[in-house]
Amino acid sequence: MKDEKILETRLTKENLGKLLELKNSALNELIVSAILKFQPKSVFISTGSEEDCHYIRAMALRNGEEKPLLMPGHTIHYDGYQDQGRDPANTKFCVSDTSALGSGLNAIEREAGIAEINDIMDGIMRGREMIVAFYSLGPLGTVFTIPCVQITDSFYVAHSEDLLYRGGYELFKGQQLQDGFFGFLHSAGTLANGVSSDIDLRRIFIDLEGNFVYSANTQYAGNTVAAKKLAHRLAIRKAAQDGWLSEHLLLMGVPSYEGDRTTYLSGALPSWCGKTSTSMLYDIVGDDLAHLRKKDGVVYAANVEHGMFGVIKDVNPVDDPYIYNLLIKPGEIIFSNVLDANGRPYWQGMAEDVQIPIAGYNHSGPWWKGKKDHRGKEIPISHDNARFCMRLAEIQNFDATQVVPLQGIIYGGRSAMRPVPVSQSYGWVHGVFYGASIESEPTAATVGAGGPKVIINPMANKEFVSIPIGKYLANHIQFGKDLKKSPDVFHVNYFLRDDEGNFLNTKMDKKVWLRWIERRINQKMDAYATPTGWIPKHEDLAKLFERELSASYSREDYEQQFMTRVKQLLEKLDIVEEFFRKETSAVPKEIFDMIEIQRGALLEVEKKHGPDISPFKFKDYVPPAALATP
Ligand code: SPV
Ligand code: MN
Repeated sequence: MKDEKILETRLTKENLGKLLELKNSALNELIVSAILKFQPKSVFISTGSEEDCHYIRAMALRNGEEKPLLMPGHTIHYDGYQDQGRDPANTKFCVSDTSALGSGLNAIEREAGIAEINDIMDGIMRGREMIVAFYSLGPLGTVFTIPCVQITDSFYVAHSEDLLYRGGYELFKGQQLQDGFFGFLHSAGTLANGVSSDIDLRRIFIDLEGNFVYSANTQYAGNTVAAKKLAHRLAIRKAAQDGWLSEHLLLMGVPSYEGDRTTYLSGALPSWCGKTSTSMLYDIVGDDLAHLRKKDGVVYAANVEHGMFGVIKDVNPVDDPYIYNLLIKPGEIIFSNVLDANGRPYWQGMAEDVQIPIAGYNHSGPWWKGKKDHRGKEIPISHDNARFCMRLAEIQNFDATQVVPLQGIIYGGRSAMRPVPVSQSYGWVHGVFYGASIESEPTAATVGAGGPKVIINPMANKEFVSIPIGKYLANHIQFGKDLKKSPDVFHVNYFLRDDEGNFLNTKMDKKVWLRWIERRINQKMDAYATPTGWIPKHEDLAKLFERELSASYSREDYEQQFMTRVKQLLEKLDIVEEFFRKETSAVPKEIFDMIEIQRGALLEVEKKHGPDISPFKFKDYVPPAALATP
C-alpha cells in the first residue's frame, strides 16, 4: 500500500490535515513505518495547541493512566510497582561496534538490538491510539533548538511532555530539517490497572546512529519521556560531534547583595544529592538538563526543558516553600506514586502538621499503615522516587531568561566523610577533575539499585553518557580551552556526618555555600588554599550565616566541616583511579595527572600536620602549581 493510503486508513481527516500541513516527507515515512510496526487503531497528531493538549489530558484520565484529585488541575499517575525508576540494565546503546564505546556503557550490537526491540514492539499498539507530538530541546529560535518527535501510545507520557517541554510542531514544517531531528518511539505495552504489566519485556534501546530511541513496556518518565533522559543521551553524542556540551545540570541565577548583578550558575549532582533543592534556593532557570555552547569566548547555557519533574519526598513548607505552596493549590500538576486518600495526595516528609491517613491507594495498590512488601519491609506512604510534574512558569522564583551567560559550574555528590561542604577548583582542568570524581551512594531513581556503596559518577552523567567516557572527559577539557575566561568550578557536599551518623549541616546551609560561590566568582571573597582547592574562611562564613539564615556559625562547626581528612581523601583517590584504570576507552592523561598531584599534595600535608587537618592550618599554604592550569 502506498504511504498516503496507509495514513488515510488510520488518521481522521483532521489529523491527516495537521500532518500534511507540515509537508515533511521524512516525518511521514517515520509515521507510516510506526503504523506498520505497532498497528495502532488510530493516530492522533498533536500540534501542541491548547485544544490538542486538552485532548491528551482528557484521554489520560479516560484510559486510567491518570486519575483526578480533588484540587482542580491535579491528577495522579502510578507506575507499576517494579517500574518506579530508570532501568539501567535494560537501557542499551545500539551501535555497530560495541567495543568502540569503551567499557562503562551498556551496548548491544545494532542489528541485534533493533531486531530485539522490533520483535517486542511488533503490534504493540493494537487496539490503541498512537499519539504523535512535537517538542523542542532548548528554547525556540536559538542555536539551542533541537526538534524532537515523540510517538507513543501513552497519554500520560504525552501529557507529561506537554508540561515539561516547549512545543515543536512548527519546527517540522518543510521537507528538510537543517540538522535532522531526534525521534522517540514508545509504547507502555499491555496495561493492567493503568500500569505497564510486561515488565520482563521492558527495554529502552537507543539507536545512536539513527538518532532514535525505542522504549517499551514501561511508563516511568525517566524511561519514557522523550525529551528528558532519552534525548539527553542522543544530545551528548551530537554535542561531542559539534563541540558543545549536553549536561545533567541545574541552572540558576543568584542576585547579588549589592543589587548590581545576577550570576548564573549550573550544577551537576546525581539524583538524590540535592540538585532540585539547590536550583530553588535563589532564581531557578532549570532543575535537570542544560546545554552549554560557546560564542565569542563566552559560555552560554540554556535549559533543555521548561517544566520540572521533581522528587516530592521531603517537599514541605520549611525546606521547599515555593514548590510546596504550588502543590497545595489548583494548577496543572501530575503527582506520581504518592498516596491518594479520598482524592488528596500525601507523601513522605510533607508538612509536619498534616495528619497522614492510615489507608488509601499508593504505588503498591491499596495501602494501609503497616502494609509490608514481599520482603517483609513496611511500605511507606509514597515511593522514595515519587514525583510531581509541572511547568516552571508556575514557580514564584522562576527566571525565564532563555539563554544565560554561565559563570560557574558546581559539582556535588553525597559523602559522609569527604569532601568539605564547599570548595573551588584552581582552574578548569582541576574543575573537570572535580566533576569526573563525583561520589555518591545508590539512589531511588534507578530500579534494582544495589552494588557498590560508593559510586563514581562523572559529571552526574554516567548513566547517560553515550560516547566513550574518556572522550567525554577529553571534550570537557577541550571545551574550557579557547574561552576569554572559563567558568569557575566548585564542589559541594551537603551530606557530611559525624561519628554517630548525624548530618553536620542543616538543609538550609546550602544557601550559604551558594552565596559564597557567588561572591567568589565576583571576587568579593577571600579563601584559604588547601590541597584540594580554595575553601571559605571562617569569618566570611560567619557573616554569611548571619545574613542568609540569621544563624551563628561557630569556629568548632567550621573546623569540623572544613577539616581536610587525608585518609578518606586518599581512599577516594584510589577508588577514582581504579574506576578510570578499568575504563577501556582512552581516559585523558590530565585526569591521571590530577590524581597523582592531589595524592602527592595530601601526603605532604599529612607529614606536616597529621591525618585530620584543621582549615586554620592552611593560612599560609601554597598549592602545587600544576593544579592551577587555566
Ligand atoms: C534523575 O533521576 O536524575 C531525574 C529523574 O531527573 S529521571 O527522569 O528518572 O531521570
Ligand atoms: Mn536528572
